[in-house]
Amino acid sequence: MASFSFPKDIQSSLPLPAAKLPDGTNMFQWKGIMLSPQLLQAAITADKHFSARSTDIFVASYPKCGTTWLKSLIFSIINQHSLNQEKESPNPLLSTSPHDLIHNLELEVYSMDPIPDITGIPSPRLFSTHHSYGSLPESLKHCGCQIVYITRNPRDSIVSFWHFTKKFSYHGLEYLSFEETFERFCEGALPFGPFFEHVLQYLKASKEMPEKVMFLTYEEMIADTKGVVKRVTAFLGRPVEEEVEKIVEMCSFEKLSNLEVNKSEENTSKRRYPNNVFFRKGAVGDWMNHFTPEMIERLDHITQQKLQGSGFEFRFD
Ligand code: PAP
Repeated sequence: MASFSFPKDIQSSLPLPAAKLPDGTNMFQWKGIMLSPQLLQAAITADKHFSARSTDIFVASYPKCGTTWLKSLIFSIINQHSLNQEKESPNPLLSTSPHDLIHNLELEVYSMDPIPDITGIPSPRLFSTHHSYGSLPESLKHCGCQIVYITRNPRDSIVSFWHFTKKFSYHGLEYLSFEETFERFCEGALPFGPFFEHVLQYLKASKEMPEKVMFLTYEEMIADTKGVVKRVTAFLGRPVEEEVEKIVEMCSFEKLSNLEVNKSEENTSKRRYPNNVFFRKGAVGDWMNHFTPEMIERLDHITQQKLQGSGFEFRFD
């Protein structure tokens, strides 16, 4: 079991352990989501110290629902004018992992440096988070910044997560069989779970504050990338007709996954993951190669129960 000691100033605010990672490390339920000790420390610190700006833009997601793709798209949309001058300054996406262009608040910004100085970053600052809406740092909820949330059908999300865990070691998750990962997903016992509450919180926030929270699905992005990008540019107040096609092409799975930087097994940032773990199939429906009929039935039952009355349903193909 990896040992972790919380700094003294947050020891009094720790919740009780709610589950265990496969190596025996405690997981904590904090503001409704499951966090490892490192993530909990980062969450509490960000909650206390992160000062959001009204111009900040957040990419929010449950892990493995399309974060990398959405990061590249939003980075491109925000920097579209500078990307025009390709000859003088090549597009940063050609040589930089999307995760190094938009940093994750809890996995990077607040976990590497307990109280980072991020005041010098020019606006609009771009960040990402895997937190549910209810567990976001308080200042982020009240400052008028914008959040683009992406979700994905739970079957493909589990499959993608399971393959991801096979590529590096993280608290023993790499040893879990697909069936064990499925169980943990259903129980909400994976980091940032439970999945359905995550989805429902952002869905609700997007209905109540459509100018602040945008709700997208991986499946609609696959079906009509151009249409979704146009909606995102309108939401962010950065409409551009003629650039949309270029952005879609630059951020496509084919383009990004074939770049040397994204094929690299190196870890170019302070993250613990190599760059290439974020690209696998990039398609809808790989669950068909992993799920048994019993698993489909069980997850469908949970899905129906959880989404009942929400007006939202997932697409699986
Ligand atoms: P994260 O939440 O850990 O950052 P995330 O990017 O959400 O990961 O998930 C990776 C998934 O997005 C992979 O799906 P798969 O395992 O089913 O293949 C990955 O292939 C897919 N992906 C990454 N980039 C793109 C892209 N440009 N277009 C479509 N899918 C992509």
